[in-house]
Amino acid sequence: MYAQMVKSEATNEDPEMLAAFQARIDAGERIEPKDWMPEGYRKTLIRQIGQHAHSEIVGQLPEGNWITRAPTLERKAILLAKVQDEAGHGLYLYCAAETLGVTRDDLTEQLLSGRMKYSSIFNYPTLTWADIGAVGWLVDGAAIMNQVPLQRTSFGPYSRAMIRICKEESFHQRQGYDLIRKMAEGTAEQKAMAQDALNRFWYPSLMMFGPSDKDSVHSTQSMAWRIKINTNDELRQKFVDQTVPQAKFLGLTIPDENLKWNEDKQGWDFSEPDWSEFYEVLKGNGPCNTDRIEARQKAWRDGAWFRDGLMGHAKKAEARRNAGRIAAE
Ligand code: FAQ
Repeated sequence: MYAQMVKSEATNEDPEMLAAFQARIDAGERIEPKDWMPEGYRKTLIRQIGQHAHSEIVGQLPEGNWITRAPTLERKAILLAKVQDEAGHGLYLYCAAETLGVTRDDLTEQLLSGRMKYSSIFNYPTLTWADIGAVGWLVDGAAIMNQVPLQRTSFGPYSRAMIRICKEESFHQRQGYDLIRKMAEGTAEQKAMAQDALNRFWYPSLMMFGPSDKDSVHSTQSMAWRIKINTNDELRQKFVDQTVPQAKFLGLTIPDENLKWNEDKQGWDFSEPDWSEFYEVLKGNGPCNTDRIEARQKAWRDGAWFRDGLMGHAKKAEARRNAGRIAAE
């Protein structure tokens, strides 16, 4: 449906301009906000960057859930810093999307009304402290795998936002691995918690890369435009290949009986996630979808007085500036 829309819009655009645009992409040039771009390119970017920004913001919720219960002051400080970083990532991304002609309020409204997606992973609960380790190790690990190539994405503001985000995500992944390692090397009970977290987060982490290539709606066009650099399956495979040795080092077991080293492809064979579960989560039927959206709606309502105050202040300051200008003339 969306692909059809992009195609029909593209056919109304000047073929020469389309060809010149594609040539710039193929030459590895960055596209900047004031450059001409096909409408489909602009819309695809708004969809992907917006979904990504929302993921960073909603992604604060499962981790924020544990700030007051972090076991030590040091762990609390680390978690607080990480959750604040996620807010910052959301802001860089909303700013990048704004350069495409959409406002942050529009994007927020689309999230709150359920018209825009955020990553499926954040609809799963964080039930124990070990889950905070699993989120850092696996969820940030998957996020980095996806985002490192996006530093070379064709749209300048998105690519520059990704460079900064990736630096911080690396720290997030390391702290998650450190946390889960402490638990895996701890008491039998702590190790069991780490294993349980891995069991619950493994397949949802694999789902973060999106549907398998044969079912991916946007990959072909997005890769031609270099909005995406790799296919969903390529990145999923790299993530599994990176994570299996880490789990072995930790003495934890990936919950997949079909996990097997494949000499020919020099990578691990693994089981696909349950795609029917993925699509249910996307439809809003995951374990925490309702909670997550309600939490964001409440935050938006609770922040109304603050937004009004800021706008009131900005309007007064502008009126003062204008009055000063008139007096000077
Ligand atoms: N969840 O045709 P494709 C993070 C949708 S950031 C929900 O393959 P595409 C940081 C997709 O939108 C994590 N929806 O789509 C952090 C499309 O639906 P639509 C977020 C998904 O765009 C860590 C439909 O399925 N990262 O974790 C998902 O080419 C810890 C068909 O799929 C990004 O957003 C999913 N997992 O590829 C924060 C990275 N997968 O729009 C806090 C940038 C697919 O037609 C704590 N995004 N869908 O209605 C991307 O690279 C791409 O958008 C993909 C999907 C790879 C996610």
